[in-house]
Amino acid sequence: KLINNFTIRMASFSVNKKAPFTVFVEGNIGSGKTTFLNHFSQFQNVCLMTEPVEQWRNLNGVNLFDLMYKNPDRWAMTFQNYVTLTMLKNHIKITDKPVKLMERSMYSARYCFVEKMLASGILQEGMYHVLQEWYNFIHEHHQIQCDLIVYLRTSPEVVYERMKKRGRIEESGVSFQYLKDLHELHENWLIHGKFYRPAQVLVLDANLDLDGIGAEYVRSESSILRPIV
Ligand code: DGT
Repeated sequence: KLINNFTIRMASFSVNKKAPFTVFVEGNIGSGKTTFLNHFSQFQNVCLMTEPVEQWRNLNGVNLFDLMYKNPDRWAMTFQNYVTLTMLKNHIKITDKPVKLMERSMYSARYCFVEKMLASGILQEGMYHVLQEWYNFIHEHHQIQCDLIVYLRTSPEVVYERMKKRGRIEESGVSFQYLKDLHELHENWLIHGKFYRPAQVLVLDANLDLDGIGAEYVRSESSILRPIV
């Protein structure tokens, strides 16, 4: 009887607790994901989850983000492990708001960055397989909510210029070729469906400059704010 009561309580808990409409904002480095999230800060019912770059920059005083770029052979695996953990924490974070907007996801780490690192030999096959085991385990044991993916689509030329202009110190060694390869991986995943897509993809033209992009943002509002409006 005790077990029955418990089962009924758990069932009603999961029925009452509705997961928020969850949107992943994806796109190459410098595609404007942060600006896109900022646009939605005007809506009170939206929970904004920015990327955990600051945590990567300061793990008890250690800048893993910098180490990953400076000495990838030594630090890429550690960095990718930490990305997985910080992303998972964001994925499972509970909010009372009906909409949750996330900058990137575990999926772009897996299908874009980790694939790139394997192809360039930075991650050895054994390391790659350990990461895949983690992703598969997480996938099987956690409900990673995703209802829509917004793809801020850019050309590598445009984001290369933006990245140089932004001048993040850790990214000073990032080459045009790296952004081009990451672009192809995003395209393969989000446009050509080479990897698993957890939801439909809304493609926005993120090559536009700040003046022009406003209209693209507004175009996405009705899809993103679906549970509110
Ligand atoms: P935005 O607002 O579109 O300009 O976005 P960014 O460039 O601030 O954010 P993002 O996620 O494209 O990249 C931030 C930095 O973190 C960039 O140097 C790439 C790096 N990064 C993000 N996720 C991963 C990952 O899973 N693995 C590796 N190696 N680097 C990553």
